[in-house]
Amino acid sequence: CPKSSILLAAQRRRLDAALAPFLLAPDTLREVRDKMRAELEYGLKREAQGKATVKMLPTYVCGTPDGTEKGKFLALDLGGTNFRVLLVKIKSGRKRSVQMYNKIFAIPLEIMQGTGEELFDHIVQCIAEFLEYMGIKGACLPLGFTFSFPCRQASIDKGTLVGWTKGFKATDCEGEDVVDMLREAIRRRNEFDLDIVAVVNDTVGTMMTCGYEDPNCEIGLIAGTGSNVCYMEDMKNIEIVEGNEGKMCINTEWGAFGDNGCIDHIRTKYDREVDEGSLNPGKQRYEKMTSGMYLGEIVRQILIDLTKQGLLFRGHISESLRKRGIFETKFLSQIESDRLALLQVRRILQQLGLDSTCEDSIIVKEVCGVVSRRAARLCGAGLAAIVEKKRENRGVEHLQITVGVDGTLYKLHPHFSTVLRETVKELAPQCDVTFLLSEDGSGKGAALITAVAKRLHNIDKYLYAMRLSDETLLDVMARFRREMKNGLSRDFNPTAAVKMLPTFVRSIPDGSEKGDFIALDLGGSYFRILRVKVSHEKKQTVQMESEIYNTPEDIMHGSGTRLFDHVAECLGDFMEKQQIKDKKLPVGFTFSFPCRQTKLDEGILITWTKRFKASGVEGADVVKLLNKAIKKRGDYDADIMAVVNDTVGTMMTCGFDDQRCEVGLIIGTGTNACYMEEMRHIDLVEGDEGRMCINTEWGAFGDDGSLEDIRTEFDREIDRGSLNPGKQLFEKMVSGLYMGELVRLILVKMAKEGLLFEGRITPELLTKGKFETKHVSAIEKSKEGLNKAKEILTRLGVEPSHEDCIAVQHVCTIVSFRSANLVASTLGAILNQLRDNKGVGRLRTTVGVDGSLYKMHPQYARRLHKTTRRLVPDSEVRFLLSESGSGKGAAMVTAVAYRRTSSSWLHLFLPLQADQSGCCKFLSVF
Ligand code: 0WK
Ligand code: 0WK
Ligand code: BGC
Ligand code: BGC
Repeated sequence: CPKSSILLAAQRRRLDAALAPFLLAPDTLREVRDKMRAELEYGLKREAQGKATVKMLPTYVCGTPDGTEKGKFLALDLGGTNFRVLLVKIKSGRKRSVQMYNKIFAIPLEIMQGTGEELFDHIVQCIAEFLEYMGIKGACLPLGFTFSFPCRQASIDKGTLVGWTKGFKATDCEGEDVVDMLREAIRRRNEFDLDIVAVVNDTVGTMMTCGYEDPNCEIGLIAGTGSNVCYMEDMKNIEIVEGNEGKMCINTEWGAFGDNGCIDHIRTKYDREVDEGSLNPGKQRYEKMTSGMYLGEIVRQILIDLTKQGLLFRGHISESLRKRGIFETKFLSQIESDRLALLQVRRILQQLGLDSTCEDSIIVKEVCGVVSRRAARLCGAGLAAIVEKKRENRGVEHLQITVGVDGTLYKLHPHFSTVLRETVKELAPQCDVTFLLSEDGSGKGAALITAVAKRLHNIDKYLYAMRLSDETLLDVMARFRREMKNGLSRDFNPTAAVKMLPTFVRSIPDGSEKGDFIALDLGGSYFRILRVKVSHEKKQTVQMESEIYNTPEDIMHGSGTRLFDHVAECLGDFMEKQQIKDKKLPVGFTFSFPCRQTKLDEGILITWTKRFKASGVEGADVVKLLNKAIKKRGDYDADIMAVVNDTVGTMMTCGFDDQRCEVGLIIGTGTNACYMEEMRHIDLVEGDEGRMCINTEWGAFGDDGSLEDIRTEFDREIDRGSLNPGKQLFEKMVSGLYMGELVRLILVKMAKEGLLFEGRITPELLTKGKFETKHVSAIEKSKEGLNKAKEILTRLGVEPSHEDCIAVQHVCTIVSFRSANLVASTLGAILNQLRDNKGVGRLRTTVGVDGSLYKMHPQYARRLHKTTRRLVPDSEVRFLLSESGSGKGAAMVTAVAYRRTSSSWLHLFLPLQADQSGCCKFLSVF
């Protein structure tokens, strides 16, 4: 081409007019960046599920490689230009290394666009060839599946295809779990077996591959056939995944950005042409402006238009120019290469059957330039939104971060990567971004993820019996509902495991309570004595002062007399400090153990639970025992007006602030719940009007064997080693007194089987109670949890590896998750009972909650809330944490009992004594 070949002014003007829409001004790019940012934020929201265009899919990858990964893995890499099957060998420690062997297999178009079965059979065929070729057909290797399409995941080994993109359109796959489809195809072939442990997106695989080299890599970018990015997001920003601590990788699927029309103003008619001619019109609009699959097609559309305008190829549109897909993106990369002379451009056009002049080749080169430049600029604007978000997540002025990149467009196009980097710098000036090219593809990353997932997978398999499906939880819910009915019925109560004890509390506070009361709170972690003043100036206020007293083990395990003498002594000490020894204040006694009552101020202890085993108390009235102990002292007097269970106290305390509160829940040392039941359902108490609070004593659920199918060997071992074998079996699966010990027993067994601590077992690890529930809570704090695990396990002398710490954290999660799920199922039964009692379609209620496990465990409350809402979707439940303990509630109950006795004339008419059968003859007005 003679140097002198130039475009005429008119040609120039018309060409500029055609290409002008591709020249995006910085303001426009900033607008795109901000719109992308808005879509990212929206996609993370719970309410955006199913609506957002940028789907922000959780990947269940919660960390980048830390060098402890090791093992032999198979990896599949499907969705990019090539389908690869890889064998990846990872060594950890000082000589850490990754060896990879791979084979590339073609995916014919008819397979890409055939049936799902054909596609997955083809994949399995390729795996078989690879295993044959590598001579490892017999080895059931763990497999990591890079599947480069939008998948909604519920866990690392599940991925439901949201919709095909790029060149794929196989039928019966969208909405299906691609891991199941692969497992099915392997089963169909029945020639080898594989353990599919993880399915990951190629952006995630790329981030992990690069993260292995650079720990600062928290973003994965693909600029290839398709376009997409993932990044590590703070859990607290991911509304649809439980938990607020740590990070999880989010697959943005930004290819769909603009599918809601938000960037239509920068889409050109050529973009619309390409979209209409694509396999998925209207979808992946951003991808169709930025990725390798479409850039060539955009250029072809422009060339056709310019040719129609007579600006190119002498206005002749050749057959080949009409052919869709003929102008592949690789030609752009070649044509735009600076080293390529115009003559060579003409040769390329020739190969495409396009006879061109020098001017033509100049125009074609320019067209390619503006199309690829726009793609890189748009990609840069999107990435600027991501790095800016990371910077704000970290709350730093200046962010340093690495982006792992892969994809033929980024790798092969001469300018794309440079323009992309410059654009990010321009649009995110406070971010210093390093771009790390992935040399090994995402297969390596997939293997690293599989290594971590495999560890947890083994434990999941090992503790399979502790992972309860919703189906099982709904079954437990139905069983508990039956137990409730048995407990309420006169005929079945005597043999019922769940005693459903009437409490003679008939309603929650109504705001009229007032007075000066003492409340005793015995049975939880602490023995508390409170002074509660309820007054009525402008509005009802409650003032409380309290003291915590120790209850040494020898008192808890000694005689009942010593125990109540101790209680009376502490009360004396408290009244001393309060200078009220001369007063006879009404006392409300929160006694957190199963008591049969026939009236408010009487409580016959049925059986001790938790840490208590004082003799001579079971079967006795604890009010009498306390009165006796006080009398014996003779240095003060007290009027015990009411004995209440801590669940009742908690319901009353929360009822003081929320009139809708009709359930009291304790998840602490022990566990239990009470709720307001219709009198007509309570056979043991006379009368059908109104309601009475029932203390379910659900801790004993399963004592009749009704939970044997879900109890594990560890639960049985806990029970055998407890103070009350055969009793409180549900409590022993759920509550704080036992959770740490459950974990310890599991760790001992896993160590014995060489799954942990390289089989090391130390005397500390073998010591009962050495692993406490507060350790479980500390270890599940995801940020510092692993460090805590190391600290705690080191104290147990087992010299834990990092892997061990991850494994132990996972065991803690499984045990505490089971607890929250089981409580959700029994609570669900109570909520269904309340809903049916009220005969409403949708129940709106409040549950008052207390207890150290619920309060202190970092994830417990959220898990309980979430599972409860899933198991009883037609209930709107507010969980109200009791800030001030059950003492306040006990005072409320006492206030009403006191008001009733002080208005003695009523007493005359309504003696409240129960007959032998425990029934009260007269309606209690309370
Ligand atoms: C190589 C990765 C693969 C990814 C591909 C994307 O190993 O997972 O899908 O890059 O680039 P493309 O081949 O689509 O250009
Ligand atoms: C605080 C309440 C008390 C209850 C305790 C239960 O005031 O009545 O027994 O919560 O939680 P725990 O202390 O057993 O964890
Ligand atoms: C897919 C993404 C993938 C990207 C790059 C897109 O079409 O939706 O899942 O990451 O291509 O391969
Ligand atoms: C007791 C219940 C109590 C619960 C929570 C259980 O062991 O039996 O009465 O409500 O612990 O403290």
